[in-house]
Amino acid sequence: MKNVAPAIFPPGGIGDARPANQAVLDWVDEIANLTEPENIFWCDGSDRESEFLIGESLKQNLLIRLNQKKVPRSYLHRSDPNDVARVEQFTFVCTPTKEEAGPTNNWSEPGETYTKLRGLLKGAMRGRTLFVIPYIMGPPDSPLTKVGFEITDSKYVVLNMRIMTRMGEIAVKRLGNDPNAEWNRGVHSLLDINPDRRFICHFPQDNAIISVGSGYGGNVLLSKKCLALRIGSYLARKQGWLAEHMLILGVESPEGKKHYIAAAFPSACGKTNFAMLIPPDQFKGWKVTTVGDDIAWMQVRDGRLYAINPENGYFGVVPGTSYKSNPNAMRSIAHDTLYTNVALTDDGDVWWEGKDGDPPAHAIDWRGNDWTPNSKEKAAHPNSRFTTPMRNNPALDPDVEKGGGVPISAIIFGGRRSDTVPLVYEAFDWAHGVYLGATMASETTAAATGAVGKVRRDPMAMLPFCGYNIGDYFRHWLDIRKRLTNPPHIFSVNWFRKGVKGQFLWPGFGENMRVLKWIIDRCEQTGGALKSPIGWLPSPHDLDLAKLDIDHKCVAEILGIDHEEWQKEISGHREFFDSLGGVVPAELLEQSEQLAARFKE
Ligand code: GTP
Ligand code: SPV
Ligand code: MN
Repeated sequence: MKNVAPAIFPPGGIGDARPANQAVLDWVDEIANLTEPENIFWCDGSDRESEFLIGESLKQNLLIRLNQKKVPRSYLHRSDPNDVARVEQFTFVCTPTKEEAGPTNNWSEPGETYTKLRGLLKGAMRGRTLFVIPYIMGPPDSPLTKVGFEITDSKYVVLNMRIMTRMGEIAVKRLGNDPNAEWNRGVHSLLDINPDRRFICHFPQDNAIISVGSGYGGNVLLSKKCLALRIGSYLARKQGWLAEHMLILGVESPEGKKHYIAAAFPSACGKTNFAMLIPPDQFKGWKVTTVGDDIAWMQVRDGRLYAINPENGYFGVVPGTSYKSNPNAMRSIAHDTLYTNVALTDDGDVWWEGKDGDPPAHAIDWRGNDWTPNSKEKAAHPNSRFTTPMRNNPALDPDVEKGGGVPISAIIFGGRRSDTVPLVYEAFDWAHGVYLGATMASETTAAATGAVGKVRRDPMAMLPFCGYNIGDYFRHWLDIRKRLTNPPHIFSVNWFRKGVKGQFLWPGFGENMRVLKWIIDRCEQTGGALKSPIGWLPSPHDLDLAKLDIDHKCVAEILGIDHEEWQKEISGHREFFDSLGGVVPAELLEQSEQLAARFKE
């Protein structure tokens, strides 16, 4: 096996990130012997390396260079049309026993699964290059930060990981020479992008991941859903912290008082948009800043919950992004961005449904076909994505690199519900808040393959991401309370409630500031609320709705509780808990009884 060290790289460039740690070297040898690549390429994450890989990718048509005047240093990638989203049905948690994976995960026996995957990986990289990516998740000086190594045969993965993680030397240094140090082993191979040979497998007890047969985002950027959430949640329980599918935002009042909020919404349900919110004119002097848009790692310190964003970039939903809905995202993706599965205009720009301005008269759609506004097909795939460094975000929070994290004042759970769930309400206490999270439901989206728009229970937005038994996960959430003297308040939100004509009742996006303001008022004990059977509910005058163009009837409707709908909802909670087969902690079953009883008071 020869190491790739093209002559274009002078000393100090490529190859510097080859670690001395014997455990890593042995593992790379083992995978190389199995996959038989032509070359091994140790990634250092440098600009020079990235330019080289982009050049190679352009030659191989893996990337298309965009109009560099319109979107400087940005490129378009089209994934295989059969490979455009996460595949939950082919995602496995391979704990030694089925019970450890629990009722919500696909489980397969680790020994057999390793054997099957090794069979698929045998000779899989013949004639190809094996890339080794060293990376860390978390700010360099955080006690929560984790080291990972990903082996991949995809340049697209390397280029994305360089944006999404802190990559190269920094990881090698952090790992050090201890052969027993904790680090994640991730192996990815494209194979032949065949959906029948596509498996995303996690071995939490070995801190290992093997992903084959896909080249798409959440299936292959192993730092993200695989390490930061599935393996992360498993480690978090063992080590006493929380790994959550949550955005983290800062909100500062005109007087300079600042709160941090973490919010869990399922995939494609508004995390990136909420994390980058720009307050409407009405809220002059208020500032919202982004710590993270997808994942929060939280630890208890001095009786409070502190959060870090383990990522270094955003892998965000493109369609619907515009200067009207999310100006900070538009500015973030105006340069140095990788686009996946959007449309290409005739002048080399990118386009998608919901972008500002008129659609182009002609474009090439995400599949590479001609497209016009009369086409039946969408120009951009509904789950098309941008990958952009978080430093592009004009609203990046100044404390994003703070190793200790930011103190969390409130936790929000939210789903996409066209009925039943009001715009916002507050839990009575922590255990009730955990119940809100545990019973939340949402309509499915294009972020995962399968039906779209189907309501399903998605506890804490972690259904596809909790790497162990969901009952133990609920227990862990309840137990965290014992170590908190200053627990965050917990809320439920729903931006997606619809009226009888099927229209959204709430304008959403920047106007969500009005809800955020009430949440902060509640944390500061100044916000008014009515006690309702489901929790503390704002009445219309508790929300600042000044200068908002909204019908009073809509406000009443969106804050309302329909008793018939809630009887169905409570049955839904019970059915869900029953379906988990006895793993749900007694406290949460009691919460369910108490909720039903409050409706009878
Ligand atoms: P993942 O990256 O998949 O985890 O998604 P996410 O939770 O970050 O969702 P994102 O912010 O990208 O939003 C997904 C979709 O929801 C986009 O099409 C948005 O336009 C839409 N959306 C976001 N916020 C709102 C809102 O407040 N109201 C309405 N009606 N739609 C919204
Ligand atoms: C999600 O689906 O929640 C995402 C996109 O954030 S992916 O990284 O593909 O999982
Ligand atoms: Mn996500």
